[in-house]
Amino acid sequence: MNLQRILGASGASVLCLLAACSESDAGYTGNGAESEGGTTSAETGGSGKGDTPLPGVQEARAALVAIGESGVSGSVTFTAASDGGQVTGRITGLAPGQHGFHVHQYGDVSDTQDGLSAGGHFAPDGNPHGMPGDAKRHVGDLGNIQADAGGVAELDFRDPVIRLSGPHSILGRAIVVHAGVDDGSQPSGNAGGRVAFGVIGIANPTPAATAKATDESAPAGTGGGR
Ligand SMILES: [Cu+2]
Ligand SMILES: [Zn+2]
Repeated sequence: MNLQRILGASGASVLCLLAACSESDAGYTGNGAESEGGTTSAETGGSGKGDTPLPGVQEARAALVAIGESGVSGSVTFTAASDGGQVTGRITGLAPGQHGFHVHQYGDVSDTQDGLSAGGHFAPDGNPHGMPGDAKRHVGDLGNIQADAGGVAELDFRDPVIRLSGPHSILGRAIVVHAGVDDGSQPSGNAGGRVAFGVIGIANPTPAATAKATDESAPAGTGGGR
């Protein structure tokens, strides 16, 4: 009785803590950007809360497939860092010049004609569209990539907003390359059509070695959407 009166309205959550509720993943409750701070270091620190579903995702990768007849392909790797995500990769088959480059909401690459299955920009914070250096922007707003005269873009930059865990996690979303330049305008940078995209998945740290170990008898045709 006494205890209940002292705890008042917050009693439920305190009792939950005392009972070591396994659903303590509710780090999402309210404080957006802060809550993922410790998660990236979980692997090194073993930070006392061992229940996170994907504690140690340090690297994610997207294999890009062409949209329509663009002929664009490539691979993009995202590496977790305490101050954001490092983006590296190589994309070929582009028109020379700049191309809008965004994380879109859905890791759904089934629409290989127009790329619309990926949805709009990944924007969990409700901010307007922006450029990478802007204080307020979509999480997915990675700006533009630069293709050389041979149509090749080599990527190596740090983005301060994207993460591989927490509310800003881009895992399971899609990276999208556009035909035109993201000019920063609303609502999504006016970057034109979509020329390539790929699902951002958990990277295999030793791709060559495990390729041999995978089940080669997997049924054919598992890749097709329809
Ligand atoms: Cu886009
Ligand atoms: Zn945007």
